[in-house]
Amino acid sequence: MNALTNPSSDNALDTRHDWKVQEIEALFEKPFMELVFEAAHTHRLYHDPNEVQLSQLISIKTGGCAEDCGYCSQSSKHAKTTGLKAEKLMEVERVLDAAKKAKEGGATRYCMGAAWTSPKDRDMDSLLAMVKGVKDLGLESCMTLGMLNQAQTAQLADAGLDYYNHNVDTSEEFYGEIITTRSYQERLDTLELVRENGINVCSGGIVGMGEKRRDRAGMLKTLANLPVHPDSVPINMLVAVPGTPLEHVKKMDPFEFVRTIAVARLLMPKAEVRLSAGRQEMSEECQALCFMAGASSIFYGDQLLTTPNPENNKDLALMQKLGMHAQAPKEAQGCKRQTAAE
Ligand code: SAM
Ligand code: DTB
Ligand code: SF4
Repeated sequence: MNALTNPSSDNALDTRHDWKVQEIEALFEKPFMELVFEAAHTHRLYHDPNEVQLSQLISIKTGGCAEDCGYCSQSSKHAKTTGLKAEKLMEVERVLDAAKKAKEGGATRYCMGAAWTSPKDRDMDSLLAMVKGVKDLGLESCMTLGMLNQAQTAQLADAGLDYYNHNVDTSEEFYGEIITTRSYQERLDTLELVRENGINVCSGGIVGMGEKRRDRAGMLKTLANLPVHPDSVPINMLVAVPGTPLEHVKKMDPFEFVRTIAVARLLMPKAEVRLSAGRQEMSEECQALCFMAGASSIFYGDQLLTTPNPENNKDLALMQKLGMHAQAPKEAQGCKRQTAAE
């Protein structure tokens, strides 16, 4: 029986927060066509399948990070081998100039990323000015700054931050192979603070780091079993940055990537599932399959944080070939609104 032949299954999938990893593995194990078909069906219940939400990234504070995430070009632990130089926090005006260009290019959400364990209180005034400035431009605002404390989260919420990105990255079991300087629980604690302060949660992870399918299922289990499904779920394919410990990890089968998108869609039907890092090396056909399997969003613009992303023209041409269009700008919605996912 599948989602179409079982009339109760849509609702059953919709509201669940009690997934067991074996159940999720069973979804991964379905015949590819059946899995993609079911995910495409679920996708159509809540999303326009021809629409793509465009989020643009900027690195507002690059490099010199004290954490040791094995995939990351910005950890100071890998600086000798990556050659990446640490920079200071960008000036507010430069960030807003770039945001204006992103809007002119067609992005509707602007995601500001900082290579920090957590923000310092002395940086908060600049960060809050960035949030307000981005919202004044009519863009949705998103930040990813590492771990937050209650006071910082409340300040960001009061400034009107729409989304906070904080990824669980992988399964709890595999996590220690990739990151040793902060715990899985600390990540979940930050997500809880963000949710409690009324900021929309953006949380996903990375695949292609040498993890097993069970870990991909475990990562999605963590996300789907949060008290509220994340509003946005970025699924990153590892960008194997030279000089990082994961530089030589074996590339993942693109069909397994599509399966991961499909399962994310089935578990979190209303979320924005974002086809995130890794598109530069992904074929157009693979990206099209991801859209079929329920991806509803991309990172747009020729740069991610420190690595390249497809140029706007290339993405617009792909969307045109597929008969897809960009999501219209929403009224920049303040925080504390009803979340999209529940
Ligand atoms: N420092 C903050 C943190 O880690 O929470 C924010 C920025 S961090 C770069 C945001 C996310 O980008 C990471 O959690 C990870 O999921 C993703 N990411 C970083 N480097 C990546 C890479 N080489 N390939 C794919 N995803 C990556
Ligand atoms: C997310 O999940 N992926 C983005 C964003 N959130 C911050 C970052 C991708 C980074 C890819 C590697 C780089 O450019 O440094
Ligand atoms: Fe630092 Fe974030 Fe990179 Fe980890 S992923 S090293 S926390 S910038």
